[in-house]
Amino acid sequence: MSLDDQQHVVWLLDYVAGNIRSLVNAIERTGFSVRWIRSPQDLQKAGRVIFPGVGHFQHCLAGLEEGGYVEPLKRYIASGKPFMGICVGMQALFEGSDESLHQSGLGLVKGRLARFHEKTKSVPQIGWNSASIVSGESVYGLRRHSKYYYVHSYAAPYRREDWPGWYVATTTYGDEEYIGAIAKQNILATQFHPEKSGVAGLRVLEAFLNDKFLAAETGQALALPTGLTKRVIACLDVRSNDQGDLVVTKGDQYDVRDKDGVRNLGKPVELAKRYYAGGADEITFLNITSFRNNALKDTPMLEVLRLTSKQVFVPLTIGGGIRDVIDPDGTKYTALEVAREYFASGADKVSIGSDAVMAAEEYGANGETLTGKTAIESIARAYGSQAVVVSVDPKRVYVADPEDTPHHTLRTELLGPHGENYCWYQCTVSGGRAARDLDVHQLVTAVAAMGAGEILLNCIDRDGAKSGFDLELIRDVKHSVSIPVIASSGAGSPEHFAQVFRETPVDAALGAGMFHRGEYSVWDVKSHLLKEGILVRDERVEEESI
Ligand code: 1PR
Repeated sequence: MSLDDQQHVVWLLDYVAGNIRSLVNAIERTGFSVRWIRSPQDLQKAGRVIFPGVGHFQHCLAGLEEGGYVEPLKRYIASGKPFMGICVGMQALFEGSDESLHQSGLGLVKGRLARFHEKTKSVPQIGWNSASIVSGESVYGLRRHSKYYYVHSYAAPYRREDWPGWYVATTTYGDEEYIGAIAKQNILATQFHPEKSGVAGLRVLEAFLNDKFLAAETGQALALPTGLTKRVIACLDVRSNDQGDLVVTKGDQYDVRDKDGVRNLGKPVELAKRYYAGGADEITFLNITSFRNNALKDTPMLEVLRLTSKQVFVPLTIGGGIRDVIDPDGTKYTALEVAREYFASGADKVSIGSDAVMAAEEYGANGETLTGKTAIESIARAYGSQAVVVSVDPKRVYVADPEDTPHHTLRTELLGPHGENYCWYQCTVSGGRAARDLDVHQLVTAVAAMGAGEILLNCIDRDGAKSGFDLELIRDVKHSVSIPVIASSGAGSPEHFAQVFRETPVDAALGAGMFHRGEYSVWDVKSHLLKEGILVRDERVEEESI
């Protein structure tokens, strides 16, 4: 390869076959192409390297050691050629991590990673937060008023005296200040994911790829509050309509048909692009007819993901059909293999519905013992907990007295049809078609124990009702688990988002129908939240840079 070619090539060190389709797409968007480091010798050929660590610290470092990469990688970095570490790829540069006490890191940066304190906040941290260079410069395109997408449970606590000669960008989560990015000459390492951080992240990536080390911060340096934002998510329920076209649809209490057949509210990729441009913090696709058997490789959602992830640079979640499957030709795939197809096509997280209910039932029946074999456990092991969302489809069941049911009840202000003031939430499967003898509290505590990273909390009673989120359900689930929870079902106006963030500690809120029907845009919601003093990512402060 000639030097000219090398100038637009970046080499990726991805020996664990992680879910880095998004990173490849973001790099290609900047006009660079990707080559893969397949052996330690490839590091000698490489002129620019990105190391996107995935999963567990120990898994990442042990993989480097077993592959014989440690010394060649250190030599590569010492040679002064450009190197970027992302997420665990940044953590690997430190001396060690409390995630794995016996595993050393590369030791190029002083200090070790510690787990976030769980008592006062959700762990992992999932969402948009800052990365402000302590000395004030804009290094590698990092800007003080920008927000970047983070997903992690371990962080490098910031200590002013520890990194002479480095530019350090810090951020805060609750009362903990930690390193969001660190840079020095040829090295840039970010705890956040630039490839999933919209325009702000693409700017950082582009600056690294083009050696724009120090640049004056352009635009107004706004003094915006630091800290994790609340996320606004757009959800697209996708299925084939009666003509066989893949459409975004939306039901009322999960019924997506009206007199003309399946409601058609638009094309999945087009709507996803519109919501991204409008400031959505994440996009979720749910394949709502996943219970029908399709050949895995022909699943149309794979193509939807491929196309979307080339143009949408915020996290993409895909749900529906993440379970062990048998193709019509008899080929069997494990849930992990199914998930792998989705990750390879551009998903950042998978969402598991029915299979999680079955797994939780088994967990309960076996005296709350983990088998290590569930879809949640196997996908979390391979891709990290943050990549596994559990989607919950509950229905409210009223009781006059908590003694009337063995299930976890709560006192409700919204009385039942016979004046009942207690209720429990019954889990369902197959898109609400079958109710199970399991309550939401049992489900969410079980899946959290299995390693799920986040709960997508729907509510069939509220779905499509436009009457606001079920605050009682949301509060109860937030008290039951320490992982992040996304409120879903019932959003009908921007004020419903403000209400759920004001009145519950929920981490994110999702809307579907109100966006698809064009009643409100994502920006309508965000501007209302900003007016109400609720911290959200404000995409307007970014101008398109590439
Ligand atoms: O069980 O793992 O195959 O997953 C199937 C997935 O499909 C589940 O996540 C399940 O929630 C979803 N699903 C199945 N059937 C339907 C349906 O509507 N008939 N959609 C369905 C669930 C609910 C929300 C909706 C919110 C917000 N959709 O995602 O977007 O309620 O709506 P709103 O803001 O308009 O009120 P598996």
